[in-house]
Amino acid sequence: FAPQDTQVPDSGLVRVEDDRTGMSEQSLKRAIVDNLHYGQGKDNYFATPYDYYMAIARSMRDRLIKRRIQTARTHIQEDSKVVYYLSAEFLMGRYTGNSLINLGIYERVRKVLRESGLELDDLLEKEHEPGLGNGGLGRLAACYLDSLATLEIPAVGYGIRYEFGIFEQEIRNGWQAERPDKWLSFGNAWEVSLPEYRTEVKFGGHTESYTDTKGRYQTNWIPEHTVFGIPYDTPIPGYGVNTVNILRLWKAESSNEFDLDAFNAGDYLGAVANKMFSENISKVLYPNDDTVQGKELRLEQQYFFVSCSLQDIIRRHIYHYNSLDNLHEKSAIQLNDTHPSIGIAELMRLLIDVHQMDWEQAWHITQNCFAYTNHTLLPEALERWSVNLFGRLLPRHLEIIYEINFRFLSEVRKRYPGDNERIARLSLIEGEGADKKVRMANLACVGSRKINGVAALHTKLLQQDVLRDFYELAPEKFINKTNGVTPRRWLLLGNPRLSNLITEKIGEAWITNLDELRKLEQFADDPQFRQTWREIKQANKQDLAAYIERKNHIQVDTNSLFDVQVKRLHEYKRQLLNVLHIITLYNRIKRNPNEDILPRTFIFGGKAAPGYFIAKLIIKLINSVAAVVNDDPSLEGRLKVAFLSNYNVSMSQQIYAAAELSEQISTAGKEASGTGNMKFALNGALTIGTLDGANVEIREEVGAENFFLCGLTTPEVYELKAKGYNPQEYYQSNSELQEVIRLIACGHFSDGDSQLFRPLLDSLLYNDKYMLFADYQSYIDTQDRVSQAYRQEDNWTRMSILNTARMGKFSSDRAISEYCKEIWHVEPVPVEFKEYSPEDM
Ligand code: B1H
Repeated sequence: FAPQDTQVPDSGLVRVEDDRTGMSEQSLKRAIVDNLHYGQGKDNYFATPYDYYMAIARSMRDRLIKRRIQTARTHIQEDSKVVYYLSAEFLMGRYTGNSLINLGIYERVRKVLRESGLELDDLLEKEHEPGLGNGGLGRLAACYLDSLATLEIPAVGYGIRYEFGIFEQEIRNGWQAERPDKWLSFGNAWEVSLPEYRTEVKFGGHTESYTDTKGRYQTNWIPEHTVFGIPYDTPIPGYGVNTVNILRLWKAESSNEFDLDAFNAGDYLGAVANKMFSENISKVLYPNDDTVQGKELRLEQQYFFVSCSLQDIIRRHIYHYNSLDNLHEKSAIQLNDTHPSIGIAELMRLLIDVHQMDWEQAWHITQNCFAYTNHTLLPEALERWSVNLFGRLLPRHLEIIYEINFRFLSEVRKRYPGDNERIARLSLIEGEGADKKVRMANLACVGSRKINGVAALHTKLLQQDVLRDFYELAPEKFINKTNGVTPRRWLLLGNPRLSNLITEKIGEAWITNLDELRKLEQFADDPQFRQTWREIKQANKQDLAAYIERKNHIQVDTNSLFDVQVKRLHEYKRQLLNVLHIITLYNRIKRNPNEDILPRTFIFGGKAAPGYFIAKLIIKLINSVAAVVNDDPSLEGRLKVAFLSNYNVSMSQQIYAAAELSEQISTAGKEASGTGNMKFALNGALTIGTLDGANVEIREEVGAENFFLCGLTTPEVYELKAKGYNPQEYYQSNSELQEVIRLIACGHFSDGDSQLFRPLLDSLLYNDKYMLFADYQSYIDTQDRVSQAYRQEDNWTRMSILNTARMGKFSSDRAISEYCKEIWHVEPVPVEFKEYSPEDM
């Protein structure tokens, strides 16, 4: 076994050989040189590593575009039903490595480059990661696009081409600081703009009614201004197939017509102001995860991309079928949370006002096109727009929503006569008078044929709690779709050492059928296999240790347990509970320097929303504890803490490969699913976790004996809350906990400043909304069990192998197959590859 051997197997997908877009070493080399020359204007003397990266990316894009065209033609020829995945976020990570993998030519390209003294993996790191998402929700959309293409499902991802993605995080003096993410400043080799498909979107103004020539009552929306959306397409290749779908993102540009009017009226500055308004719309991603900010620009963004996308769907449908009557038979539109749910009113408007359909037919089509995925139980994440703001920006949509509501509530009244409280809860409109709100989740439920949660527990809680009234009204609409992650990025690309071992032992079928990993179970007791398994984890840990040394200047012991919590910073995810454990261990060593404590490296990563003060203070605490712990000679290096700044998709790939313990410790009932939990276990980390989200199902799959369970269950959390939770009861009776809190309080980690962390301590001592104190002892006890287990190296390795072997269920291929069968009713459409010939011109 050689640690530097990180080869990825070729998938054997070689279907074309020509000089422009072929896959032979010869044509690859030729393409890269040509793109360097004609794309970057450089030769090997002037070219920088970035130029080489661009040349490789463009060479891959050329190969994908050929297949894209063939895919599009096949979908039209076969009258295929198409899935449209509408999402405000797509957290794609770097494209180029993934494209090489999916085309099956990673190793070949590496070899070709090596012959010229270039290292592929170094060049791939030059790609600026497109961070067009916050966290799990955006990354899920990206995994689903990969699986849709791999399963040969006709699909388009629709979203926003943000000029600035998720901010870049820096740590200054222990605090998070944000910098803009200028991901486009050196150009994007992967996108193709299609200005000929630009789409106009209206905003503001008022509505007028009139009677058309056939005597029908019609409404006209006279906007205050209009904006253009320009589509930018990125190819999405499936693994080992010819299908290449697209991700179509919209960029906002000012509409010239309007500017010209202003110019003609002599209002130069007014025209420029309008241009600025327009182009602001796709400027920046809102950096909140699991909370909403009811800002006007955010609603503008949502309406902008949804309107562009629906007009695009309708344009293509009419072009193909010359009618909209069968729109719902040929399109399945998925709403990724409520962020695109304005689409329900927009499709009604387009069908009724623009295409003169009657209400009943339009409503039938709309309800049968849409399905809605809910991603959260947190009340602060439920989108509600003030009716005032809504009516100002989208006057026609407010009328349509009132009409939908009127018709819906009359049905409800028939079913529950006199049950006014229920009617008020189901209404699309909340409250009275000046602060009335439009409830987007209610709109999404009423306008969709299916509603799904993202893990079994989450779906159950939706039915019992957040969406209970809708469940009682239409139980047949509700369905669970447990999340999944793509094994191509999260194992094959991210952990080449482990992938190679697996393929060597069980063949490569696991790459598209993750259940095949079960075949690893037979090696769980094989000493030789265990040894290799350990060596691979060790090699990955060394790589990560080198990264930590380079970035954080912290030396970590690669024989220590790598205990990792990487995810967005949020109180409910309880990074603070992890910190309480670290300080507990610190105190134990201080109390008894000879105590036999398992050496651990605590690794954290994650961004806090810029306006989320408490989350930012938790980052400061982690870094403050790190500063004290890492430098204390009396610990003899047994505890190290590293906060890795600017956690993103690329960094996460390396972290999952090196992790041994995965921290999934949210308060039960708060994390809808989690997807990091799946990526860790797939890479052989063991989980310490609560019975929350998909943890429940992970534990079921890997077996309770291979999972470290801690904390209250959801019913226990509810019960405790109901009877009146008092953190003091837990605090007063727990001396180890008291010691931890007092150490923070006395300023031990803040140079004697006893005020700095007061807001954290006060919230724990007097409120503790997320019940850290209630779970503290259980968490500590479980961590002690983890330490004992880690010392039994052979058994730990066995558990690690079994975790990987039993992750089949959490492939996004499984999730997407279920969506296809049970929600979208779409079938695979295989794409043949056809050679171009000069006669095709
Ligand atoms: C999830 C969000 C989210 N749930 C609002 N909700 C946002 C809400 O910008 N906003 O306004 C952005 C994101 N994100 C996550 O979705 C859940 O917390 C995870 O548990 C889940 O795994 C993930 C994917 O389903």
